[in-house]
Amino acid sequence: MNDTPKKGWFQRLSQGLSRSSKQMTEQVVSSFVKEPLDEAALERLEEHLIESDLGPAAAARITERFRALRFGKTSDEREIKEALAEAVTAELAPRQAVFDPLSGPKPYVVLFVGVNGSGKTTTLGKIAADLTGRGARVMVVAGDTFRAAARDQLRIWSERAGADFESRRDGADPAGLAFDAFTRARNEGHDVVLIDTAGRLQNKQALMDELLKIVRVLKKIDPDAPHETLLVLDATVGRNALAQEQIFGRTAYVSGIVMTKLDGTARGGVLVPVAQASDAPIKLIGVGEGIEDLQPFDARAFSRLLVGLED
Ligand SMILES: Nc1nc2c(ncn2[C@@H]2O[C@H](COP(=O)(O)OP(=O)(O)OP(=O)(O)O)[C@@H](O)[C@H]2O)c(=O)[nH]1
Ligand SMILES: [Mg+2]
Repeated sequence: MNDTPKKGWFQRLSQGLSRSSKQMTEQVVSSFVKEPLDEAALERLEEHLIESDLGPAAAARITERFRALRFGKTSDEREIKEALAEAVTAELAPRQAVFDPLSGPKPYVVLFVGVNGSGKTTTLGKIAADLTGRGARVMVVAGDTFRAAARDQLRIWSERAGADFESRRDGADPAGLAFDAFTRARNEGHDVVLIDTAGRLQNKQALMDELLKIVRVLKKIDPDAPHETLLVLDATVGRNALAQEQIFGRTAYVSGIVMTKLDGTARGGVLVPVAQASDAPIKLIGVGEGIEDLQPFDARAFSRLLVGLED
């Protein structure tokens, strides 16, 4: 979203990550304070990091880096947190990128993919509101044509944002809808087209086939479309998010990851292995249900808050 975050974003981020950082602080940091850092402590650190869902590979690298920074030293809580934050930031900084739909071609087409309940519709709604708030002309497309409730949920977000809304009756072909909506947006001069999709069909293959069909028809209009395919992942499912990344990332041309519900879990550390497993960078994170709770991913701020540093 906007890369000059609105006032209070840090507080919201901090609050959103509080359960995860509490887990890290209580489990990880407190066990090292006031004793010289030795091998046994480093082993414990690595275990704690794995328990916090950071994954074995990142846990090993963070532990190594932490060793290089603090081995043999007696540290206070602040020094431990600073060293950990530095190590986590080193893991995440290369995996951060900006979502900026207003600086690309027009209309800029964004496709939202992910399993049911991951937060696609909510994320789309938050983005629509942010973009219209910045003066953009936005079209919202209800590509989940299988459930009336899904359409109504999106319509409400769309109306609230002051965006145009395109939908079809139950069971209509989402690819046909996407094609017509993109055509209309081109003719009418929209800046951004946001396309929601279903999270669940009869089976995984049917879902992937449908997503690929949407991509194919969009490319008939513009070979570069969709200009962004955001994979929305729910942090509360922990390491299952990794499995979802594997499935969607392999088939759906994902260009950016949105990790939602970081406020609802103590396992926000899972963002680390997801960021590293994915070819696509992390672009946005969700730390609550409100419009302001979708934020650009800032690796440094995230890492510092994750280990319990408040500034
Ligand atoms: N706490 C919290 N809740 C969130 C966040 N993002 C989404 N949610 C909630 O998660 C639930 C599911 O979100 P949806 O946006 O409907 O998910 P979806 O991916 O569109 O789901 P389907 O349409 O069923 O595929 C809703 O109750 C949202 O309010 C977040 O960052 N934090
Ligand atoms: Mg939805």
